[in-house]
Amino acid sequence: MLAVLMLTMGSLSCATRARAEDGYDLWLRYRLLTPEQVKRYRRHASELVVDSFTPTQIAIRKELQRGLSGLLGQNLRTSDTVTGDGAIIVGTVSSSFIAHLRLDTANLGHDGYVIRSVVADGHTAIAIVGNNDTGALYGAFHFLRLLQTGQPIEHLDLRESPQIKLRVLDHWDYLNGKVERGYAGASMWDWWKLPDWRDPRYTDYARANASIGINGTVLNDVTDGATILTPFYLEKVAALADVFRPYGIRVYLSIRFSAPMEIGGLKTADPLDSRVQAWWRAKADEIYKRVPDFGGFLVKANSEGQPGPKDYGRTHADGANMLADVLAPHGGVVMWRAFVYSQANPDDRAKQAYNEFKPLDGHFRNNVLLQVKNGPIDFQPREPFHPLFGAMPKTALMMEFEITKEYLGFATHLVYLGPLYEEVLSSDTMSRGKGSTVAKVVDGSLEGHSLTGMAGDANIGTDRDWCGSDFNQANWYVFGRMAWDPTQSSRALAEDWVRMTFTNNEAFVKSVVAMMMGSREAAVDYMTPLGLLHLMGPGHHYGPAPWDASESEADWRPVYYHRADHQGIGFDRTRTGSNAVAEYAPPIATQFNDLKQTPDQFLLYFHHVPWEYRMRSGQTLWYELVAHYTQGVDDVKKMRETWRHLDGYIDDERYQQVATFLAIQEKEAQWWRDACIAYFQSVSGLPLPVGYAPPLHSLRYYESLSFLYVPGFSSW
Ligand code: BDP
Repeated sequence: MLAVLMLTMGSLSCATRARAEDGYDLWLRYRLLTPEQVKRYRRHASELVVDSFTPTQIAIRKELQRGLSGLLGQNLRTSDTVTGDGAIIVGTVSSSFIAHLRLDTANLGHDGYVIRSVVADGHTAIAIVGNNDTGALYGAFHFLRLLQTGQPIEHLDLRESPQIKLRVLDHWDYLNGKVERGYAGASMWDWWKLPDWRDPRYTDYARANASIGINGTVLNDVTDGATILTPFYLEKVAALADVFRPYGIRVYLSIRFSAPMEIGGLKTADPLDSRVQAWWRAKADEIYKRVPDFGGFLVKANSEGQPGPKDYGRTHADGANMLADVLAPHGGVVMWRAFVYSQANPDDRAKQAYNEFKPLDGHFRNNVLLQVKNGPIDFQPREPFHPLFGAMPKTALMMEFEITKEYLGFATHLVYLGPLYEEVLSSDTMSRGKGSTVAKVVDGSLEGHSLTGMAGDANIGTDRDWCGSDFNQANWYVFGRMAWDPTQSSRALAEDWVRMTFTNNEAFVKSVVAMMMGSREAAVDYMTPLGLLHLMGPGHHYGPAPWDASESEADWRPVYYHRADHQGIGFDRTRTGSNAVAEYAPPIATQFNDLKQTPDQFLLYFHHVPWEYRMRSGQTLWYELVAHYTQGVDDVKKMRETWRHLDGYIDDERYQQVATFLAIQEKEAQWWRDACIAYFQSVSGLPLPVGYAPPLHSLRYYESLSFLYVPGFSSW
């Protein structure tokens, strides 16, 4: 039966094979829908009624024209009154035309919108109405999404407003064109041709971001230096801001704390020095003259060698507040990173950010956001949530996720990050009793903050498909949608994305969503199961190197993290160990402190456990470790198998690339499993559990592998 089905599919596919695609269009493909859908939708989309000509309204019109003509195969006429049934009316609540419709637009908040089936001048119509222009733009994209995903549009009554105010992409792009931890080519910002040449790609970037609600972009890397603040570059920054403005996107810059010395000729960057303050004030004024809606500064200070206020005996709050004060008159914010640790500090790295920032709660200006990574270490395949979430009630805490897969297989591995984001956001901090989720900390509802934010370290570059692979686009997509509403289900978002990016074919959607949903766990299993982390190759983070102790700093070495010895493995963070558990609210601390109550997925993060320890499954830890590594590889094999059955559903170009990347992933998953098992076995001295294949090569072989010019590593 299956064979017959496959045969039919095969011949079908030859006849109807979709036209070649290169991924450039992302999820905004707007390909012609099925004849039934076209028939059903056309009745509701015969004309576009608009009454205003702001740049955003023009962008909305263009997008709807483009989307609807692509999806429905017909151009829409535009008019300023409803002339018959099937009008789409778009605008803001301030337009008298829309006021006339008497829609309930109360409490929509900033950037919110309604999409509603209405009767206008005696004709059926769909009204897409925002509180402001950007809200209307978001509504237009939502409306297009309904069609792209095959939803009914007969009786619409939708209402949306973002739960988080600043939804920002952080680009780790250098002015020299490189992208730190970038696996999708070079930096998109063509500084040398700016400000005159405004690559159309910038507009497409803005469209893609607006379609998922992203409203901010930090153009440069957190360690980029001070040059971007010179007039030569600020002119270019202003040009980009002009392109993004109609799409509701504000530009932000990463700044170097020592800029007053580097480009300002001062002898100090002490935040309490009045000349330093004056320099920053003048710089802020200069920026706002060029970019009136400039968003603000992102700062990495006193971390991994970056300068900061501590160089002058000042606190992080002193530094952040000085910048906040110069931005405040213009409405700008400071996003101050909490990714702070120091090699000079012998304490467990997992505790350092908390120790540094917790005492500063209540000391930051109200236009400062503290940007906290999702976990206490560093964007690992899995970490518990960062203990600062829930621990600083008087401070606006902003989430930082990594979208680029620095620790998750770079461009090629298929790892959908939605489940990772969802796992963190739905974690309960218990800081105000049960239900105090990280999402509620970040959306401000737990402590009543109105300044809220979520940042994602972008995975975008000059590659034709933007992200280095088709499936990496899903990670940009899910980040934006979750920043809009952090309680959304990653599964539902994966489904939307698959429908828009590939096809609405139910069989395809079902298989691919299932594959995506399992992909992150597969990566955890073949890389760092049971709470292990940071076992990647030194510096570049490519491939396994659990044996590595070559890094200059102790807490950059895998051996620091896993602490495997003849007796056992894991980092003891209990009360008798580093006591990192104490940074969590008491009920969580008690749970993580207790070996028996700690979930398997965080076991070796919190405990040093004997190899022969009996796990919940009844098997030993050693057995479970080998089983997880093996499971990870088996899962990737299953993903390949799933994909093999999907040949013919989509265009050959994208199909083939995914197939090849999955083959790379299987090869590298096997390498991860074998290298880790070989190493841990050399430490435990235990035989492989019965039924598990030995590593393909010797430990010495894996240890001998070294790599030059690995992408994304800025030190080359
Ligand atoms: C680490 C990256 C490093 C970044 C750092 C950061 O390896 O390249 O600069 O995070 O976030 O994960 O500052």
